[in-house]
Amino acid sequence: DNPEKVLQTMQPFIESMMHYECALMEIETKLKVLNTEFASQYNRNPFESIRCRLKKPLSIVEKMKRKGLEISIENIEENLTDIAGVRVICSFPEDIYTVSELLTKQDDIRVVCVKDYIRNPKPNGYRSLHLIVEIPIFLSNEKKYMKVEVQFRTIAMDFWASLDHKLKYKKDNLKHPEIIAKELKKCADTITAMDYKMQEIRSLLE
Ligand code: 0O2
Repeated sequence: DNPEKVLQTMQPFIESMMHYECALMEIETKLKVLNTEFASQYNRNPFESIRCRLKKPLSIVEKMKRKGLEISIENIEENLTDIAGVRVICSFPEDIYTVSELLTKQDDIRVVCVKDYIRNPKPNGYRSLHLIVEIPIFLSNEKKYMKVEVQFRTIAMDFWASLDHKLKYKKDNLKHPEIIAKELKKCADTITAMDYKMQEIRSLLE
């Protein structure tokens, strides 16, 4: 338990987290560039806000255990795709596809996986477009591809997901979680209808 030795064994993990942080910066900049260009060319913003987050070390360890994987940097980088997460909140559903296509067609980005929970919502009503991409970061002596999960949602989908997230955590302490889940599913349907109605109105205004 020599503190220096402990730090030394933690060093590769700290370094890997730093690489994920750099990857987040790269993605965030790419998205902000698109937003700035859109704002100047078309006088509108394709997205409302971006939120970036790094998964907490404890959640990383818990997820590795859940997956039954041995904990090593190589295993973590290979198997966990959501250590670096970016949430892009758009006003309208069609902007989600515009921005995600503009991002994924950039020639330094590799698309690993696409899960379209907008065209194929989850049974509980969850809707979002999830991309797993790899983006290169340029370090002093290497070019390294890092995985980033990018979730695209409308403001309404995000509003819904944050309440649904609470339900996930509080489920065990609720008397009738199934009633709440049913109500939430109804809200998801209302929100979907509203998202597309608002989009229709926007196209009439343009
Ligand atoms: P948190 O707390 O947001 O980080 P994976 O679990 O990532 O290996 P999975 O489940 O196939 O594989 O990934 P998926 O379906 O792409 O979902 C990953 C993330 O999407 C979740 O991360 C949530 O952020 C979000 N998500 C997916 N389904 C739901 C849902 O039904 N409701 C809400 N509110 N969010 C959802 P985490 O790690 O589960 O949670």
